[in-house]
Amino acid sequence: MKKAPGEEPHDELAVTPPRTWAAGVPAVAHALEYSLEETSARRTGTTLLTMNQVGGIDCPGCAWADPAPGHRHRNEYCENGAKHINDEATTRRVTADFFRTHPVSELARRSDAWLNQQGRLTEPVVKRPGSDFYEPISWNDALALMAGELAGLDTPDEAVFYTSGRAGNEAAFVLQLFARALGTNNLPDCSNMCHESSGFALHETLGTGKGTVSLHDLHHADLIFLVGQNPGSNHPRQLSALEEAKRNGARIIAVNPLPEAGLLRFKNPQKPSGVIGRGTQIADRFLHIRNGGDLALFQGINRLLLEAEDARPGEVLDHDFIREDTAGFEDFAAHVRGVDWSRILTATGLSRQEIEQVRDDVLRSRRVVVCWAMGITQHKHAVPTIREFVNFLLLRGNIGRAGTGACPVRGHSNVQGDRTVGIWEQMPDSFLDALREEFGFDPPRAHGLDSVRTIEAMRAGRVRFFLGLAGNFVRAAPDSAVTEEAVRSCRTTAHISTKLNRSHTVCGETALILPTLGRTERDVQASGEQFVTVENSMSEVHTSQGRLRPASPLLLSEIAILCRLARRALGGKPDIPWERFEADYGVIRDHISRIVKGLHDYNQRVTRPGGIQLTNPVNEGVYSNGVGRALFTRNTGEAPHVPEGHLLLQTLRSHDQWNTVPYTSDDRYRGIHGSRRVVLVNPDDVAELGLADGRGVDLVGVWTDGVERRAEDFRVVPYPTARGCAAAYYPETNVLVPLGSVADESNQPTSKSIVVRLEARADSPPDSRGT
Ligand SMILES: Nc1nc2c(c(=O)[nH]1)N[C@H]1C(S)=C(S)[C@@H](COP(=O)(O)OP(=O)(O)OC[C@H]3O[C@@H](n4cnc5c(=O)[nH]c(N)nc54)[C@H](O)[C@@H]3O)O[C@H]1N2
Ligand SMILES: Nc1nc2c(c(=O)[nH]1)N[C@H]1C(S)=C(S)[C@@H](COP(=O)(O)OP(=O)(O)OC[C@H]3O[C@@H](n4cnc5c(=O)[nH]c(N)nc54)[C@H](O)[C@@H]3O)O[C@H]1N2
Ligand SMILES: [Mo]
Repeated sequence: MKKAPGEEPHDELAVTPPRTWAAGVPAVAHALEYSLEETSARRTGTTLLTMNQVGGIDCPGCAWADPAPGHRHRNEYCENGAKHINDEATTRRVTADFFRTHPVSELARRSDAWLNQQGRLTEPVVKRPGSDFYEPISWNDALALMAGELAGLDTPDEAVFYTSGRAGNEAAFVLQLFARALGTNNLPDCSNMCHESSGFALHETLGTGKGTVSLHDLHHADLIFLVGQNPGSNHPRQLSALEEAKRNGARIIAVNPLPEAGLLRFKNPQKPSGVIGRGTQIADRFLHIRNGGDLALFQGINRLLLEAEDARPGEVLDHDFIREDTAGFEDFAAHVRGVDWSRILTATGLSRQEIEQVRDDVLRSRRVVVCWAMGITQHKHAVPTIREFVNFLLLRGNIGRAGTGACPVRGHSNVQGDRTVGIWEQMPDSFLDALREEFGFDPPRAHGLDSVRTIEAMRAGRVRFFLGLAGNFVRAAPDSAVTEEAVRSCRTTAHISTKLNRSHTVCGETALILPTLGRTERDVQASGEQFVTVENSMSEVHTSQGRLRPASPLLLSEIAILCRLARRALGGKPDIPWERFEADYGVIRDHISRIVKGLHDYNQRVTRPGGIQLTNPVNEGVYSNGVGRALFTRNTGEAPHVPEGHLLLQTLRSHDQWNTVPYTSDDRYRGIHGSRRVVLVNPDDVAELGLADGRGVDLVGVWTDGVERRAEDFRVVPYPTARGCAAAYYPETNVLVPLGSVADESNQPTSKSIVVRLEARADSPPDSRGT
């Protein structure tokens, strides 16, 4: 469904039955078709064959871990990884000519897919106040302009520095160092909208923000929960790990309002047996849960486990572990015993028998892992839900032992590493103290703005300067109309980007696009060729080094841009060797090695095959949560009230998009072709709401502030989602997510939990598709 660069996609919607298996041969064929269209076969080969190999490029797709060196496939990538790589390696170019013929006001009306398809950005451009056009600007002038704007702020807190998880450790470290040397902790990142809830829940209960599971643990677990994640589309290489676990005898329980293809069956394209035959069945049990029902589900399971212990004292719970390693058990147990079954059954939409079957699976298993992603973190009660997962794991000592643990499955390839090296508006004093020791300046201590608070501060006129390191803040953020107005109120917005996106077209009075090298490209600096380093979901830190010629001779690396800006803006105070950083990224790593525990001897260790495995203290029985023990917690959380005639909408990814960037209008596994403006609704709800297959509707958000939020012109697609629930794609539906609708504690937007009603459109016949 690819369009020539000049055209907008305008295919007709076609719907086929959802697929029941993922990642077979058509998947690989599809990726190659895409890559050959985007770039030359030679470039494709160079990039793909080094992807996720020792010394090669880290896939910019997801953060899933690589198998140990020596155990990797020759083609250690998935269909989607191939698409992402080739989206970057495209031979199409956005030049100064392009900006001369396309005013910003026109670009702002273009679709996300169209903007992305224009190709790689090639030279720095500026939009000056009052102008409707981007025009070329030299790097020197661009940096001077930004330094001047920063100098003109009343306080450094009027500046905000956003990071997306594509950025490598070195660029991220340099960015936070610059921001803090300038005097602000305003370091929002995509993680604020992604796994922030996981970080809060795990920190409080276990004293770590990170997962405790390695690939080895997954391979050797007896029972694996996949809760609120869609591995077939978003972490396809996880399916190989699950296949191996199954070969070793694991059972898998999938919990999801949608029967996602990748949860049902997997055909491994890397193996001849994957090409033919039925492939591996993934889920042994599928729980068709209602959106937001997971806290209730795990409370139900926990209650049943406590009751099983009552029936067979000493046989169910791990009493030694609970006594030695945990606190708060009695309080938790008293609370969970009182959780009402009727509430559990209503919230989950499951039967008691289904939950009892899960209990039986658990009782048969010695080693249990819980994996989760956005289906859990993007709810109002996300933090209590994840704390309840921890309760569940602690009950039978499924933390800190081989084959067990908590596995928040990260999204962006380096979102976890960015946090490790200081991208967080709330970094602890220990990190700030270490920065002070290393660089001799006092970093600010007051917490900075996260993503949601950045938008609120913009609206209040308290942010005048915004710099984005990768990403697409305007589209990733909730409440699109509100966010757009907020961003437009800034004096200056600047983005370090590889490709054109909405954040370049919805911008401040002065706007800069600072084009940069992508991961696939050679990065040569004064000391020679450089590599960067990244950390995956399983805390392995390794190198990533591109091989392709840069898309344009005018590109600078992210690190070069940031170091030059820091030099200009700070005028040598504090005394930080920005020039040396730019010349040799190893110098940056040397500093990091003295600041971040676990990254000592960074340069020496990271280049070894397999890189550095950061140890999770939890796996050594150390809980740095202030209590010194793993915490049981008592959790409450109301699922949102969905009034009669309304549905609970989740906003999610299609198979053919990368976050805010749709590649095509297709979602092959779900059987949606030619249009992304669809809303998936249970057939019984379609009938009950008096709608019909294909009916044109507006999605109208209902929220306590009384503001009407409307996403127009969607088609109803009857789909086997849980009753009362609906699903539609992000970012087209971000307009419906209220800025104030956030998860308790973590302040993460509730993108999987929006109350909507579907309003039939007058321009759409009631039986649009003849049903
Ligand atoms: N191809 C591709 N890969 C990607 C990305 C991409 O855009 N494209 N994005 C990357 C990023 S940044 C991230 S964070 C990850 C995201 O990976 P996922 O979390 O898998 O992404 P989503 O599409 O948001 O899907 C959420 C899943 O949770 C389910 N779900 C929704 N609500 C609930 C609920 O209340 N309970 C339960 N149990 N399930 C629920 C949905 O049905 C869906 O299957 O993927 C990463 N990988
Ligand atoms: N409604 C709703 N909203 C959501 C979500 C949801 O599920 N529903 N998911 C949330 C999640 S999990 C996330 S992680 C965020 C994602 O938010 P972001 O990370 O901000 O968004 P991306 O779409 O990943 O950013 C894409 C842009 O990154 C730039 N880019 C790509 N590669 C590089 C590179 O190597 N270097 C540089 N400098 N730039 C590069 C390109 O210009 C591209 O246009 O969105 C969040 N928003
Ligand atoms: Mo994410």
